[in-house]
Amino acid sequence: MAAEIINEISEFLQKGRAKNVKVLVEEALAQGIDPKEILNDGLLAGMMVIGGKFKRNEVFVPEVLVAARAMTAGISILEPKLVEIGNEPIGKVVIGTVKGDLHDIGKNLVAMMLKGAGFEVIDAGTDVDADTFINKAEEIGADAICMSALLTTTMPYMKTVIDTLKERGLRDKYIVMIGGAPVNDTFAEQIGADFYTADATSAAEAAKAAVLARK
Ligand code: B1M
Repeated sequence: MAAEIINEISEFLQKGRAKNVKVLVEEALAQGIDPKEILNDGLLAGMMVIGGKFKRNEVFVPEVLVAARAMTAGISILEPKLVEIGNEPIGKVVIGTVKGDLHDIGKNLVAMMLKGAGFEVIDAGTDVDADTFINKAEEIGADAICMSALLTTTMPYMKTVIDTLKERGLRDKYIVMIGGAPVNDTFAEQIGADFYTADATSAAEAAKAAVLARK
């Protein structure tokens, strides 16, 4: 029964049917299915299928875009269930997808898990330049700057942000975290980021550990 509805969520997501995805996610929650299972085995699994087809030129940008909208619709229903914010924020972060990059699904998931871990999260959006990251961090007194990139052509911009922090004498003031499909530990080390994490859950755990270690 659970497997059936989760499979349907994945199928409708692949067809870009946002309304159906929304209704099915609501139904799955009403059936008591774990929100993480709905996210991982329904929404993310469907998006992986689309990603594979996109790579093999079996579907194109418009299909991916409607699937992404369906994913966002599903996530909007899941978010309150996945996020349980404590009274006192444990820290503040600025998050964004770097300049030139419009992918925001993964970044939004990381933001959601950070909120769930008790952070106040300022989402700078997509296509975020170095000054915007840094000025927002200065404005809110952030503990960490979190950057996402999904393109091999935009990941080098993470270094630009770190270099700008250095130029402004602010590098040591912030924990710098990076992530996104083309990024890895070696790259994080090369550009001088504090750390890389592979997924939204580990990003939130690592951010919490890093911020608490500084306090
Ligand atoms: Co784009 N796209 N796309 N795309 N797209 C990829 C990334 C690609 C791998 C597809 C492919 O060829 N197989 C490819 C990149 C190739 C490369 O650079 N190596 C690609 C391309 C080429 C492009 C365009 C250039 C296509 C074109 O126009 N010709 C174009 C670029 C536009 C731009 O940004 N300037 C483009 C456009 C688009 C859409 C707009 C159609 C759409 C984005 C919609 C949106 O985001 N609102 C889209 C999508 C959806 C994808 C795929 C299919 C799925 C990405 C996604 O959302 N995955 C993707 C193929 C793929 O990844 N299989 C692809 C689900 C998401 C939950 O995963 O973002 O990896 P992800 O996030 C994970 C982790 O990476 C991690 O946690 C998340 C959850 O666990 N994570 C972090 C992410 N950020 C983190 C930050 C952290 C820590 C962890 O700390 C701060």
